[in-house]
Amino acid sequence: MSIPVHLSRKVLTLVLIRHQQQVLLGMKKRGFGAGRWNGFGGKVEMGETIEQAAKRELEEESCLRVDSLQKVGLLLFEFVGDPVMLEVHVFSSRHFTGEPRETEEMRPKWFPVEHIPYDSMWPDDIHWFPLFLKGSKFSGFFKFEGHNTILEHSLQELDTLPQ
Ligand code: 6U4
Repeated sequence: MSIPVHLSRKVLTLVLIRHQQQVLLGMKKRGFGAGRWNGFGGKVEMGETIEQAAKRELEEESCLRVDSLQKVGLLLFEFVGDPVMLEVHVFSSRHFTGEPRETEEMRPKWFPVEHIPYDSMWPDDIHWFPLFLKGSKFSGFFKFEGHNTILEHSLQELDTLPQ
């Protein structure tokens, strides 16, 4: 399987906060991925780094602040018929300040690591989340038809992430 290089890319962030044996997810209330539990994130804006965007989106969507984030994964998503691929930079932190609060975009909830709600998440998550939970770094490519069907995918556990 080959990753299409002719497609343009939209750069997005995704932040997963861990606390003891729990992960904070948010129910997306509107927009892309509405109705699914997911990490917090969104588009990188002009003039900010990807990590700055990740922190900003985390705070906008969950009201949590972090000093620093660990880069854990890089995911590429192709949607058949769409000339734009999504390039999602996945970050994590175990340290944060504030309390998760519901926002216009997300309803946050802590999930024990053994009860991640895969049935109500993006279908790719069940593939890479176990790598995240065990503390590995990873990169993956998923080719979707619509938003529910994965036609093909590849996933690698990595020592270091590509820039
Ligand atoms: P706005 O600007 O709020 O209208 P919206 O269309 O709601 O944007 P946004 O910015 O919330 O989208 O970004 C989508 C979020 O979903 C990002 O955090 C990346 C994440 N995401 C996209 N595809 C995903 C997938 N297949 N699996 C996954 N997360 C995904 O786990």
